[in-house]
Amino acid sequence: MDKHIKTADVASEKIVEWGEAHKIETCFERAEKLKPCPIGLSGACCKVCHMGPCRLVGKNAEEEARGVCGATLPTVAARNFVRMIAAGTAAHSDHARDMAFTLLAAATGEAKDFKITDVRKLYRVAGILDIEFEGRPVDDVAKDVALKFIEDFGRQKGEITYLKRAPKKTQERWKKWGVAPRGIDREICEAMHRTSVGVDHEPDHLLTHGLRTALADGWGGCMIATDITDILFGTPVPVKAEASFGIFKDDEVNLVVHGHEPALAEMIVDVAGEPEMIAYAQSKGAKGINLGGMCCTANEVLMRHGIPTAGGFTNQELGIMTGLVDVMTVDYQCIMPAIAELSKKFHTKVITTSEKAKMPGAMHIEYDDHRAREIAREIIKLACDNFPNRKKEGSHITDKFPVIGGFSHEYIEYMQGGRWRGSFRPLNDAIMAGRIRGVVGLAGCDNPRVQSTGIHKYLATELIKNDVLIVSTGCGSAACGTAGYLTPEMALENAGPGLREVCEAIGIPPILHLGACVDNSRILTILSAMAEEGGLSDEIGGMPGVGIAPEWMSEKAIAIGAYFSASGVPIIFGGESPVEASQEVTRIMTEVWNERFKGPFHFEPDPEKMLALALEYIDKARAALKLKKYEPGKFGAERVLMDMAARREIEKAAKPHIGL
Ligand code: NFS
Repeated sequence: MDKHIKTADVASEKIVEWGEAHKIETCFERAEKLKPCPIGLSGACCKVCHMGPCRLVGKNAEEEARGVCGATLPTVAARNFVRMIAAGTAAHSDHARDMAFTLLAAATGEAKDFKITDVRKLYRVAGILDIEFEGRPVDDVAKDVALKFIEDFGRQKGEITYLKRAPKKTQERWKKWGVAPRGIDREICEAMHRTSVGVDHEPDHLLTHGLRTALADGWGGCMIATDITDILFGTPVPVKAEASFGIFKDDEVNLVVHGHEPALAEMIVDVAGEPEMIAYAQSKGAKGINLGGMCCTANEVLMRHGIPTAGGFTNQELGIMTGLVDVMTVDYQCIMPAIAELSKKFHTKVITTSEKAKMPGAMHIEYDDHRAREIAREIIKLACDNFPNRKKEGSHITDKFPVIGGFSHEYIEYMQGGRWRGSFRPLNDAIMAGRIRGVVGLAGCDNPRVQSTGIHKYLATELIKNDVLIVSTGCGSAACGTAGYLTPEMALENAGPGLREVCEAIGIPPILHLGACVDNSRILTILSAMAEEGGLSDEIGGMPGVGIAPEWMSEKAIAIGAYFSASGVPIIFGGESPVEASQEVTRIMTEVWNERFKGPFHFEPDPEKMLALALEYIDKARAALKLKKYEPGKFGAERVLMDMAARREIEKAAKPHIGL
């Protein structure tokens, strides 16, 4: 990878260069100018009180350095890390809370513009939550489901409800190590308490609470957000879409939905097709209304409606710099405040829509569940009104790539046997036989500190070449999509022979786009279903699977990594380690978490080493499960040390799967 090239995406690089020539600064130049503070970067800066900030550096810092209060480097690094988990969990979970209240308002008729789209999913969720659904009005069931979810946020004792969706053995580990979360808000609150000055100082004890909080994110906030979004707007099935800046149209109103909360974006999708709205656009000289997405709101509407995406995190400024965006709505999370100022150099109107998030320089139209359709129409009209203000300046129409998205857990099950016989058996069999070497979750942000999207692309191509099936989410999916990797052809051209055979037989791409970042919860349910299916590991830990966030930047990514670790998945993050300063904290996260949960958490900046480490974990897991050693090009081999009788025993012991 050429370090001088700022992004590995050709279209993005073109716009960055145009920006440089026109003295328009982006995150790429700012990342070059503003080097990270090495003390904060490695976790050695403590600023939890006003005696500091204390910088714990110097020779033998681990043994000798103390803050004014006496806090050691391991305490400080662990505290900083736990605070990142708490912030990430708060972000996902507050989004989930908003969705729960939207579901409640839809069920009670207060949010009259929303209805339950996927009744089947509602019933399945009600079943898991022990809510009676047969013979009851749909809205009554939805109300009970919403209220039950809302309880999970404020629960003071007991456990969050969805923990029971994990394999029994995984649950037992959580009990044994005391990490089963109580209420989501309670764990976040306690994380902030414990990490404030003078409370919890023992690194392992602190980090254990970090995992407890993270589990409240994965099996709470993220899973609740995914399920409610499916209930309200439909469980995704494969859908064709497009990606990159070429999705913008010269002769139509371009409206971009950016952020994470899907409710308003869904309403905009709904309203944009109204003849009245189209006529309004035409009255302003446009041929129609063209919707596009950015970041995770893009993933939400791509998965359910095939709305095209302009890309991930680092593409948001560049989208405006195309000069083709008439309105960009932003709700919350991963919104660069820079876009408000930048938009003034073009004709674009940036509109903040959440009551929680405003930006100096942006317009604010506050979203309200009770007036969703009206607000969506207002925003679309504004975009139409702005269309005639478009200048030629900055206009970049680039290529676009086809994308197949929409791989929900339910669809992956369905595609392996149909509606009545759907299961994870074929996938487990393919892994056992060695056609598929293992599974990698490729997720997380793209980042201007590295050659943006480049590490995603490198790992995606190398992993599938090595017969590793990839499930992707968030900006990982956007990076793959804007490179043209999310198509079945990718398997034909680039996948190893075993993986290619499986992809061809089922008709899927080798990289399955599972949705937004909160939809990493779909990976948890897939892994649980694979464990229940039998033949591989009987818990999430020990599966030939790894999670990688090669270009992470958000605290949300840290929360996700930590909940996968605690659930039993080895995790590899790119970039410098935020706990680098403490060997003790690094040891706990890699060695101790591996012993307790089978989920070590690594930071590894070198992409080649990331790949090697991921394959090493997969091969070790295969060996421990006594599956045949993976050999490139040789698939379909029998397993060693385990005959058919032994395999039948495992299958008999496997419980009927409890997922959806
Ligand atoms: Ni995830 Fe989605 Fe992207 Fe990273 Fe931000 S948009 S929630 S945090 S940058 S993947």
